[in-house]
Amino acid sequence: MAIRGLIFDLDGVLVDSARYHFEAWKKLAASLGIDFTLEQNEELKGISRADSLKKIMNWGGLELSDQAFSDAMERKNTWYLELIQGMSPKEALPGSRAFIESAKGTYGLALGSASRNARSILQRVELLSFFDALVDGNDTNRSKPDPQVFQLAAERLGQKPEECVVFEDAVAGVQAAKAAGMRVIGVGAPDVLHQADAVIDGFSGFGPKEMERRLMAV
Ligand code: B16
Ligand code: MG
Repeated sequence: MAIRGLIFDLDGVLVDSARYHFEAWKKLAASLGIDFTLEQNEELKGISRADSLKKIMNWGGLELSDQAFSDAMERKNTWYLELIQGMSPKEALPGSRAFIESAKGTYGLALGSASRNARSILQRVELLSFFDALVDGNDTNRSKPDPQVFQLAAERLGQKPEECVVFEDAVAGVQAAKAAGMRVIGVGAPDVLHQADAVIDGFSGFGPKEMERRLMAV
């Protein structure tokens, strides 16, 4: 089946916002008397803000009232927004802009991110104008590995799931793309993203031709 649509996750694929999420969650967790490791942080990648907080509370054996829960989410997001304030086009991950530029026009381009801050991040790194469709955490109510975010992205591109390729750095995101019936290119380590159809370590030196070649037999 021909590839007509490309759907990009944001954090870890187009920009490195994970380190800002980590810093803000660490600060929030510390304020709740909880500590967690970089390894545990891997589990927070790709999942929504509310699900991330639930995981952290679980690690610390903590329960919060509804009000305290939403206050905590807001505090984390305020710190996160402060951290991303100074983000510039330099923070687009290497090769991502060149890949998007060379894919523009041949494929429909969509964003499929869990982040509710996706639009402002894309604006800051000057990638927003390339996208034909944007689906983020404001449009969805189910976290990856649920396929909702990618299904909606394909719908907004006007394309069938089997015509779409997803780029994802998180295990939950790879599973979501597969559950949507799409092909998926993992961005990261092959042993972690082994459910993907192909894995790249980033977009440097990677172009649409190479993408077509890697997915030819899938
Ligand atoms: P926000 P992605 C995800 O982005 C992050 O990987 C995840 O760590 C974060 O909790 C989630 O966005 C929600 O972000 O708090 O900004 O709404 O990888 O789906 O682009
Ligand atoms: Mg991601």
